[in-house]
Amino acid sequence: MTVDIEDLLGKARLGEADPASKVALARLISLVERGGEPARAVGRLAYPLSGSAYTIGVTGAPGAGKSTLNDTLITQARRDGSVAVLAIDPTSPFTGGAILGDRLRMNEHYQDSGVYIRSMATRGHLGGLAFAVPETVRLLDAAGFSTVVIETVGVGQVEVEVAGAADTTVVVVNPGWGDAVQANKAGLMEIADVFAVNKADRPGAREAVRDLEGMLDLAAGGGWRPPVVTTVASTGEGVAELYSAISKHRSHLVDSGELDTRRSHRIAEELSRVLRRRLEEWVGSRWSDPEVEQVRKRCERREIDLYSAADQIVRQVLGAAIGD
Ligand SMILES: Nc1nc2c(ncn2[C@@H]2O[C@H](COP(=O)(O)OP(=O)(O)O)[C@@H](O)[C@H]2O)c(=O)[nH]1
Ligand SMILES: [Mg+2]
Repeated sequence: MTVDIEDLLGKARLGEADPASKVALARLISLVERGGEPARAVGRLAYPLSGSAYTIGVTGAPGAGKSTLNDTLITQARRDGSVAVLAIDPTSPFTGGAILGDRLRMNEHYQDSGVYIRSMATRGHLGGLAFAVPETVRLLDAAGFSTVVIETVGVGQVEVEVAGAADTTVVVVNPGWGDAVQANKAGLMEIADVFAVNKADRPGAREAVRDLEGMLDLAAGGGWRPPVVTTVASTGEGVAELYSAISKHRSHLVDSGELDTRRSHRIAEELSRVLRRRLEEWVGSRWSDPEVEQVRKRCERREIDLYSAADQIVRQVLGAAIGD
């Protein structure tokens, strides 16, 4: 079975002009999710076409209201162009209760050809998530979406990393003693550019804001101080303010030149990850080659130590053959 990836990407890039573009996009994302050579082929083609989308990470504890918030955030971001949402949330994907509770708006987005919503299963993905998410985000970027929102649960190193790799990262917390402290522990304070205290219709919102501001006072250096916005995602209250805080952060990044720096760092990090993965695969596939085995055997017989053996493999074998 051969899939014409170039053809699919061409269709996906038709965007709002062609409703079938979403079908092509969905197929490409499935290829990326499955990994391997087809995923790399998608990545090769999408890369030069990417670089114009603005990415927003939305993270926080399960049930914090991220999906509900994103539903309204879409409407806000829609004024600045087309919007794609990638929900990586095993506990409550975008198709969960939040959306079903508001069928009307969901329908509104569903019929809007400028909005694309996709949830990505994390189960069985393990290390693949760190590869599949940025690759999918680039694909959505290449497909022409102006804004790409990435929703992840703020637990687990990879999820936090993925959300933190966006241009603007929104950390969602809820009222209640300790939530801000938990966010701190999970490493969310460092990645936050904007805080949303969601479920502000519940008691303790003011205290949560105060806790966060207190922590920000302690952390305060120069530069950008993350604003704290209160929201009630279920009614949409405060979401316009949240989007305006995101837009302000974006302007700050652009004006200070930090956007380019951040993006360069991100690409360098990803290149390093891709390279390490490539080397790992290479080692795996060549482990039984006669030259490698020879060094291995010598090492097992203690004729050569581990470090010299590794150096020798790198120099003689890897050095000569990594290109193929
Ligand atoms: N009272 C209240 N409930 C909310 C609010 N935002 C979301 N919820 C509810 O919280 C639950 C979890 O929301 P969801 O968006 O799925 O959370 P996620 O796991 O962070 O994506 C749902 O039942 C929402 O209806 C809010 O501002 N106030
Ligand atoms: Mg969710």
